[in-house]
Amino acid sequence: MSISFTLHATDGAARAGTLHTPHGAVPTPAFMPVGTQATVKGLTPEMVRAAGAHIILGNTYHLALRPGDEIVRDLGGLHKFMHWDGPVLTDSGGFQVFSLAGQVKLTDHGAKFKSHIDGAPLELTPERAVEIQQNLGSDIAMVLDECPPADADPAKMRAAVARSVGWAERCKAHHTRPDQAQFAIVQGGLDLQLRAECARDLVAMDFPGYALGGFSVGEAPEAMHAALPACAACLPAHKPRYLMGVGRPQDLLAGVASGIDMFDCVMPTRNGRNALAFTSDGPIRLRNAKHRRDPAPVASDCACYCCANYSRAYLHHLFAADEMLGPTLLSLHNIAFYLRLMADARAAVTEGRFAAFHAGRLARWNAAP
Ligand code: PRF
Ligand code: ZN
Repeated sequence: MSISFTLHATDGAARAGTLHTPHGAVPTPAFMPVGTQATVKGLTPEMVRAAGAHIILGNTYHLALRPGDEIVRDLGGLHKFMHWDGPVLTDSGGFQVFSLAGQVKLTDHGAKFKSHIDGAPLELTPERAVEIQQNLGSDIAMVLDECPPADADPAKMRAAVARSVGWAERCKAHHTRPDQAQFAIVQGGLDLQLRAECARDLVAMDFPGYALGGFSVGEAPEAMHAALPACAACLPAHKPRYLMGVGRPQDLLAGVASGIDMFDCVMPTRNGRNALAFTSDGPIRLRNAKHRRDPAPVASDCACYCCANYSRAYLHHLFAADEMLGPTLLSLHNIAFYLRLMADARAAVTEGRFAAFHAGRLARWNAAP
């Protein structure tokens, strides 16, 4: 077994655990900074590590197109290629094909699309998604799935679940790499019955971990929050649970409260590049002129390199002058904020005070101007 998962404490549905991988241990709940193109944009791996990250995410679709998964394999694998020696999880590519490739032709065989880089015709099948991720050498690989938008009609949603279950089976059959774990992905939108059936079929296949896909795809955040507890409860208690591509800080806490162990999202890095900082008292827009003479750090309760050394006035200046250090420092702060949020949630679960912690954080965000 390439990974193992230990639960240390539960508090309501919330869990604190450790995910052991071939490249090290990950305390959970865990946030995974996104390194789509074999880089967490704007940050060196040392910075990502110093911000508190234990595991990062990479993308099959992007890396297969460029530089090519065989090149990464021949250069010693993704860890060596990008100089990150910690755990890596790779997404399978289906979701990214839909968001980037424009026109996609889906059949049970796979997804036919054109490269968003040079327009070349390509096909991503379950088998190819497994092969790419085996070439990349990630610690955790995801099965290929179909993720319809939240407002897809019920027949389309049911068909996507059936296709995703079939693809999961093919991915499992094709997977051979003993130092890589493969996680399945539950789809089904906001239909809890469909979600339960999808989970039942995937759990019967006995994967080492399970993800909830198909959330944050256009539905109201409250609808996702309401669906999460039942969806998480359909998954085995002794295996890690991963909520894909979610979300805002309040969405992560809703996930933890529901029994989710792992998260990834581009929000901290993407928003950081756009001068938006997350804090315990709500977001701050560093381009706003009110920060021009502000000597305070981005967040007074943050111990990150950005907050320890720089003022809001300096960050405002960097963004006004379009200097590349601005996106770097705010990406670093935002990742540190997300990782600290998960570490604080973990401590709260361990000490049996998660509900109070959760309510306290929501009260502060809701009081934000
Ligand atoms: N499936 C896969 N990756 C994903 C998603 C999904 O449903 C989402 C949805 N939030 C983000 N990333 N494979
Ligand atoms: Zn900070």
